[in-house]
Amino acid sequence: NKKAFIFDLDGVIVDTAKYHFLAWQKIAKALNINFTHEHNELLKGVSRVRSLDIILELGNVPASQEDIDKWLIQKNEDYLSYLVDMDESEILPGVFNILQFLKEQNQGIALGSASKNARPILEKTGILSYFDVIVDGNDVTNAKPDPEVFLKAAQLLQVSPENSFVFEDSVAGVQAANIGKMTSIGIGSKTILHEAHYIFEDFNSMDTPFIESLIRK
Ligand code: B16
Ligand code: MG
Repeated sequence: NKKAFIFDLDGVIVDTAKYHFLAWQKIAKALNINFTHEHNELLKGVSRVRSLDIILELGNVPASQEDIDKWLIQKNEDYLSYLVDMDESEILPGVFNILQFLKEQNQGIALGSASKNARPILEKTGILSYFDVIVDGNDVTNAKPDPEVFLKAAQLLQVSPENSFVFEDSVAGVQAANIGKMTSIGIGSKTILHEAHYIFEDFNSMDTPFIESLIRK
């Protein structure tokens, strides 16, 4: 019995939030907007366009479409410059092990991310080949908490939502999985991700019997 295991990217597989932060901070500084690490939490799992919206709202800065387009390009160019040196050392704890285990068990493995840069990140960190299916920001029109990204992934794996498990670090992502009638597994803080069906600090605190129980569910 094949199940679908769908992984978010940023915050679950790699910590790219720190690079998103640096790139957004440059834009914010240039616009005289105070942008802190706490503000950065609001951008997790959120699309690039919506992230800029949130930052401009924080600073009450009006902007023309032309400005917006320019800043989005600047932000992404700067973000990509941080990815140049990325390698497998950036894979978060326990991720390799679970991917390897799921592969051995012949389970469906998918990526479900809001990022438009997902493929190069998986390539650079050396884990692209583990994924049977990749659904990212280039493939969806509705952002999380809309379940589109996860539903597409399950569909491509030919597994029903009820037999799909989603690993997520963001509130919007957990909600998306729940709305899609999937099992949500929060990776991170119990207080922030309390809507998830299960919550673990990281993949190292998730043992093999737990994953086996999901496969047999
Ligand atoms: P990009 P995820 C999300 O990735 C990030 O959490 C979010 O902060 C970012 O704005 C979004 O990807 C878009 O990324 O600018 O690379 O297209 O958590 O859904 O994997
Ligand atoms: Mg995330």
